[in-house]
Amino acid sequence: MELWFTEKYSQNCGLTINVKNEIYSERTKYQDIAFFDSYDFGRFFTLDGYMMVNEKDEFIYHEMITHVPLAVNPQIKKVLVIGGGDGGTIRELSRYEHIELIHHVEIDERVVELCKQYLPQTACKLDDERVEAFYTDGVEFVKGKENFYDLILVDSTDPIGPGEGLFTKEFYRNCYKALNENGILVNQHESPYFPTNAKEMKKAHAKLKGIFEICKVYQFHMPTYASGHWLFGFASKKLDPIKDHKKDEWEKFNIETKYYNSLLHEGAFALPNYVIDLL
Ligand code: AG3
Repeated sequence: MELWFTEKYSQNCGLTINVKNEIYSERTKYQDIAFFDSYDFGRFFTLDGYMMVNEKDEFIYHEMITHVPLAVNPQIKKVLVIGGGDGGTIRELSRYEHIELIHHVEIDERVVELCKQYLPQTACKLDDERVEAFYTDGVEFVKGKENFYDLILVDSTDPIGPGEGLFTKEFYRNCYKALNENGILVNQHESPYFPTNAKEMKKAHAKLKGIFEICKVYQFHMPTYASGHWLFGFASKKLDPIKDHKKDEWEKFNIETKYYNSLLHEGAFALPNYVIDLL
C-alpha cells in the first residue's frame, strides 16, 4: 500500500509526496506534529499538516533567513530567534564565531525535543553554548525589551494557529523597541502566489511598513512550499539590504553555502511586478 502526504495549496492543487513510513506523530499542547521518511525529500516534519522542514531543501530557507542580515551587518552579536524549533536557523547562526548570544524563544518545547530526536540535521546546534532557550510565546517575550538585540529572526509557521500573534502590529512594535539602532528584523513572509498566502503576506507587509523605517521583502525558491516561491520580510531602523550590503566583509567569513551567495543577495530583492503591486 502506498502512503502519500498531501498539503493543499488551494481547493484544487497541492504538494504530494510519496512517503516510506510515518515515523512518529503526536498532538502537543499547541499543534499536531508528525515526522515522515520520504523517497525524494528524505526525513520531513509537519505542523498541523503543513510542511515545515525536510532534509533536502531546508538549506535554502535556513541560509536565506540568516546570511542575508549577517551580510548587511556583519557585526551582529546578539540575536533573538522566535520559533524555529527545528534548529535550522540556529545551526546557520552558530557558524558565525563572533555571535555572542542567541536567545531562542519557541512556544512548543515538544517541537524542539522531537526535532532533536528525529531531525538531527537541523537540530544539531540547539545546545550550542551561546544558545539560551525560552519555552514561551514570542509575543510575550519581546514585550518590555529595549534596545538590546542586533537581529530578530521570526522563523514562524503560517499566520494561523500558534504563529498568529507573530503577524500583529503590537508584536512588530515590540520587536522594534527590542532592537538597537542598527537592528534588523527578518520574518517568514509567506508566498506571493496563491491568494490565501498572498493575502497574509500583503497584510504583514503593510503592518511592518508602518513601524520600521526600511521595509523590504526578498524571495527564494523553495520546492516544498506553496508555489515554490517564498518570501522573507527585511525590516530595519537604518540599514538598507542593498546599499549597506557588506559583500566583502561577509565573504571573509568563508562560510560555505549551498544556496546563498553575494550576487544572489542582491538579486533576491529584485521582485516581479505582480509582487511589487502587492506591497
Ligand atoms: N517555517 C514555516 C514556513 C511556512 C511553511 N508553510 C507552509 N508549508 N504552508 C519553517 C520552519 C523552518 N525552520
